[in-house]
Amino acid sequence: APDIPVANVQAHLARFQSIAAANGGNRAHGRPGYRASLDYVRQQLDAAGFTTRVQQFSTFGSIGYNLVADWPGGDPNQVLMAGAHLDSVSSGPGINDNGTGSAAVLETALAVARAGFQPREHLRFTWWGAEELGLVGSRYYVANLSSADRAAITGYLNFDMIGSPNPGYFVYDDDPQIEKVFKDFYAGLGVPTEIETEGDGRSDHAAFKNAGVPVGGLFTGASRTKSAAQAAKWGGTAGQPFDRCYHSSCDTTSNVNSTALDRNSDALAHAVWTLAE
Ligand code: DTR
Ligand code: CA
Ligand code: ZN
Ligand code: ZN
Ligand code: ZN
Repeated sequence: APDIPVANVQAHLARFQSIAAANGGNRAHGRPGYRASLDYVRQQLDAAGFTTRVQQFSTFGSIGYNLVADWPGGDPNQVLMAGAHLDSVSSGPGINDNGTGSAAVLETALAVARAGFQPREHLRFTWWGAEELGLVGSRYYVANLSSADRAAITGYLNFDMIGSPNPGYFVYDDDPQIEKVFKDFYAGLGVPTEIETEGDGRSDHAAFKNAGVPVGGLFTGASRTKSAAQAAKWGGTAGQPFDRCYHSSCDTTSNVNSTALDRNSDALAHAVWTLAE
């Protein structure tokens, strides 16, 4: 897999931040900053040769939008998906949560195009609306899949908060094959990982898992506190939250650890390249 330039990922974060600043300070469901974020991501993907579509839904009295991008080619009966929620909470720009996941998935998709990657499996990249209101967009997507389309999905990789300022390196403990791909990547870096234990109902992989799709993903931590043992192996600050700006107005571009963002972006690309063959 190619190395994902973290500078490119950070450029997307800067765009998300300026979009929030130009739209009332957030990128929340039902607010103009969300649709502006989606339009930015879609424009990048269209220019790179993806087939994109916007799936509309309604929730909490507003229209929500999922962005679905298909990379032409591959076996339509073997679809590998990678996704992230694109919405923030209304209190701020949502750069770690979840600009980081959204930007890393976008940059990986752009790396696929740059490489002219033609894997055996079909690649689909998604950005979900209204995750913060209860995983609404991803649940809507899964609920509206035909049984054939659902059966074609070989795996869904989820990325929600992957650049926390006081990061942990957590791997979802769901599908064993997917988990191993991530763990092997981190073993190659000499970085220890732990299993993610905040609970499967906490992000957009939940709907896929409930539908029987193999899932996996990465997470760098939210409001829980980093222990002394975790600080000893990962660095950072014991006794402090992994992300002290979780769901706060201070979740800006300065609320991101670039090493964690770089490692997780590279892990994402590694997983896509490995699992799609
Ligand atoms: N609920 C997510 C943040 C979150 C909390 N625990 C986990 C575990 C795995 C992924 C994400 C999360 C949010 O606020 O968007
Ligand atoms: Ca990199
Ligand atoms: Zn959140
Ligand atoms: Zn999130
Ligand atoms: Zn899990």
